[in-house]
Amino acid sequence: MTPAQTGTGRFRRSALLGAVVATALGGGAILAACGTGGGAGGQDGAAAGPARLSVADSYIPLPPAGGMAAGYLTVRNDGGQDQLLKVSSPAAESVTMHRSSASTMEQVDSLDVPAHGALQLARGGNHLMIMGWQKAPVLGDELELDLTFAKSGTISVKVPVKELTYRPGQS
Ligand SMILES: [Cu+2]
Repeated sequence: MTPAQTGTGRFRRSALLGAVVATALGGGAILAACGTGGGAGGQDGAAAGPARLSVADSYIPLPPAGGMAAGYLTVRNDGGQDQLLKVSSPAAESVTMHRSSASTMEQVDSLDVPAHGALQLARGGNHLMIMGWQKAPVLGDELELDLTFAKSGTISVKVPVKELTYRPGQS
């Protein structure tokens, strides 16, 4: 498969996921959707099986003058639980994971990817912070992020730089 075809597939998946993300954000509960559902209790086998991850809805709002940027994406998991341990980029010196609460944020060493659920990095919640750009990002850039997971290894994604007002699911 050519790189162009891969890109098309990724965007199609992003479009499909838009509705799911919008629903989750609308409810205000970022991570609760799949982790504690009443029907899923006791499925230890499913939780312990191999993770099956895919990344969607990734974007970086255009940072001012090449300054610090946020990064947002959704890691879907159709298998057992995993953990995001590290994010890096050849385009930047530093990518850190942050957890947000009402008025503060803190850097964390890992973020859980629940079994048969999703890790969402989204506005107002957990997010990436990216700084030390090799070259100031501009609209339309696609910047590589390398996501390293405890069980699934490293997944590299090309993340588009979007307008500050962008929300996933918009066309
Ligand atoms: Cu932050």
